[in-house]
Amino acid sequence: MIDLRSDTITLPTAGMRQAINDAALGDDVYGEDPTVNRLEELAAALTGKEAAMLVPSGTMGNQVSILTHTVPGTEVIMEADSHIYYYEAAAASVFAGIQPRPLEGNRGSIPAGLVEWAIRADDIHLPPTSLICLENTHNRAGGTIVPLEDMEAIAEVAARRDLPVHLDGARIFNASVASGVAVKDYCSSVTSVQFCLSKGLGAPVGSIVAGPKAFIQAARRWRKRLGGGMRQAGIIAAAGIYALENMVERLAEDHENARYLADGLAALRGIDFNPAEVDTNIVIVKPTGMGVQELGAELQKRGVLTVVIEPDRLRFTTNKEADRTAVEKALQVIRDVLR
Ligand code: TLP
Repeated sequence: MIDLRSDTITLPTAGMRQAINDAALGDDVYGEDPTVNRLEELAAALTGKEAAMLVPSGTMGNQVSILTHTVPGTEVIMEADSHIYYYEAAAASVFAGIQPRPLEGNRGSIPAGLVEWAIRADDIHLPPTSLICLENTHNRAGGTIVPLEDMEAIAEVAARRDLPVHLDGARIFNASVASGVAVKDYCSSVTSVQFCLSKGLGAPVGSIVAGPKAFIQAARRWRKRLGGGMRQAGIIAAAGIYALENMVERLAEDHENARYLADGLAALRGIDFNPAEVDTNIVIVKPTGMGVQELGAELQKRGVLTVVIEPDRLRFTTNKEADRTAVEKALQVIRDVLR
């Protein structure tokens, strides 16, 4: 099987397994796991934030952040196709009791003017706006990079209106490697950030939330409430440190493979997409000659796994488990099916 469903399917390398094996451990609920503490310091430095906290997943990272920034009955601005809006099972409504305010972006980027327009006036009929959420890279837009200038324009609006900004940076390292903009620079325009260790970086579990010291302190209570306080979590953190120290530059290979796949797909009839829109490791296409479910099922039958992006698109995500030869084979299978 050539698995192009996601970059979440990546497995720890031998070096990463060794790091897990060698990790010094303690009880992190007491703040006594030296490896977790080292990861959190490293993550704070990389994001340029005062403090950071390890959480089990990207979803928990986003939710803990929303819970910390907001109170029930307020409104949170987010992109209409964002992971927080689309793929977190309405968690922000269930747990934080917020009302999402979805705004349509352009390749995942919400125009700053639209954000400003959506911020609520002080009126007893209206839910007060409490937070702005961004996503970079943007998953459902096709792994697109939200330009730093767009984030800075929103930061300017947020500062003027006294609102915090949270970045779902699940794949912010992909954005950084592809654009050459430092992760720290992307993060300087937001109050808090969540990034994933368990996607292209290859760690088995874990995400980081980073932000101001007081924010992370409050977020630790929310993590505990949600059951995310882990004990000898250095087992996980060791893989995270290894990922940040050894696996970041490798993301460029995923991007090259996605570019190769995109150019190959663009030459095919029966598929509608613009390969110039592929920025990182995600390629989303719309089949025209065939139903998307049917195409996904046929590719699976021939050994290529993809994800159907409802309602009508197919997603390929390059990852370190599928090398260039595997991607070449996948492209050949797609050609055969669409012929
Ligand atoms: N995305 C997964 C699925 O949930 C769709 C994937 O395969 O891409 N933010 C973004 C932008 C994400 O893409 C994801 C995972 C998350 C947050 C959540 O991370 P986890 O899966 O660790 O909860």
